[in-house]
Amino acid sequence: MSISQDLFKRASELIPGGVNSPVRAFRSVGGTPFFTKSASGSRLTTVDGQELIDFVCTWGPAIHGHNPPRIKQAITEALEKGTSFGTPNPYEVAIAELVVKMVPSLEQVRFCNSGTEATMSAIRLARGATRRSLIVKFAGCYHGHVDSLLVKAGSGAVTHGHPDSAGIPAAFAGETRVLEYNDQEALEALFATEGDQIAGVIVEPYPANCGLILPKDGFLQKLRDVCTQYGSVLIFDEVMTGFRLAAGGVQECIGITPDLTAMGKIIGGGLPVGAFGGKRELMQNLAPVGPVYQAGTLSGNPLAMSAGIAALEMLLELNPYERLNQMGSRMQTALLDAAKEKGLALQVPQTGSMFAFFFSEEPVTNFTEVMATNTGHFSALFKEAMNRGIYLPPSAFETCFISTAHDHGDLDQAIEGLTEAIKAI
Ligand code: HOZ
Repeated sequence: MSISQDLFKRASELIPGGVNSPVRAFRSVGGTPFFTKSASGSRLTTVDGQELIDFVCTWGPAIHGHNPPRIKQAITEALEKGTSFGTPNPYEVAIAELVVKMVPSLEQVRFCNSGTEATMSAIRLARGATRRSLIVKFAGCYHGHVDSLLVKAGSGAVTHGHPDSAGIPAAFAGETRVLEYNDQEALEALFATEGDQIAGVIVEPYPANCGLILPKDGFLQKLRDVCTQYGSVLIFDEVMTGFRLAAGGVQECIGITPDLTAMGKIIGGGLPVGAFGGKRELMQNLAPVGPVYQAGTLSGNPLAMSAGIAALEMLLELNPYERLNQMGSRMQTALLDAAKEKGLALQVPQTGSMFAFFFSEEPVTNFTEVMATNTGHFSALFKEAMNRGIYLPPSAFETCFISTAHDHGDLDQAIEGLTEAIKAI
């Protein structure tokens, strides 16, 4: 038995499914998960000594790769001063200034501890500010494990066959309307009948928790327009795309301004941080100035804030987006070539440093089409890739990430391995 297998056996006795976040359990791809001993740059080293080129990047946060010296130094310096104060601290002001400068739609921002807290608080704020209750979401989008958003949800929820989670009272789910992403007609029809009761629409502008789906021309603008017309709050969930596709996320790439933005992952530089922000007028509804309550003992934690500051400053200094996009595009071309040679129907949606695999004849534009893809082929690819030292997300419903620590040597090696893996499935 390997060390990972032994640890997983012990973990499974004590932790449900052996993991603290379901998608890590490898259930949909088969086998047992490896345990990581250490990580550096583009690579993970398992407790059994296998080195893996990592395209999961801690599910998004590690845009600078693992354990980058500057972030490590920032945390070490903060650590000298204390781990938690429960009072305001100077790091909170510095990171708020950075985030407001980077994300176009933000005038004010509130920090919390995870992406889930960010989306949960954003929809509460939308409801409190509009005094309406309905929230619209899109099938396959995942906004963390928030009660009213675990309806037709992506990520681990769909991976393990429960896109509509148990434990959500019907009355909560009844306040959520679910539409197919990219369906403008359904969007207009819903607003025509219930628009005056819709508090907000939450969307991953590029859904990345069910593979990766890109918007059809005009879809996100239509979303902006109907929200403006009906006085509903448009919430972009940029937990995955924020700071990754541009300093200002998708909203900078496409020039559309949401009313609220939920952030997470990269903003914490590898420590647990979430944030949400938007127009001052809307944000002033939050306690202690307004009636919408939101709080957190560890919110604004000095270690987490200092890691986030270092991560964001590095992005501003490096401006790595063009280079990351070139690497993503190189990966896409190579994977499509390999599939063509094998005669395998494969789509590789890609934008910037994000890409995904859909085993499908046609491009995938919504969740129904995602569910029709060949996930068995993905599981086979995952295993073949692991055998060649390449770590892809252990689910057909997640997205791959490239970091600034990946170089063309890593890509050469990964392309060679993935080409062989595609031929072997
Ligand atoms: N929600 C994350 C993927 N979209 C998974 C987090 C994890 O398992 O660590």
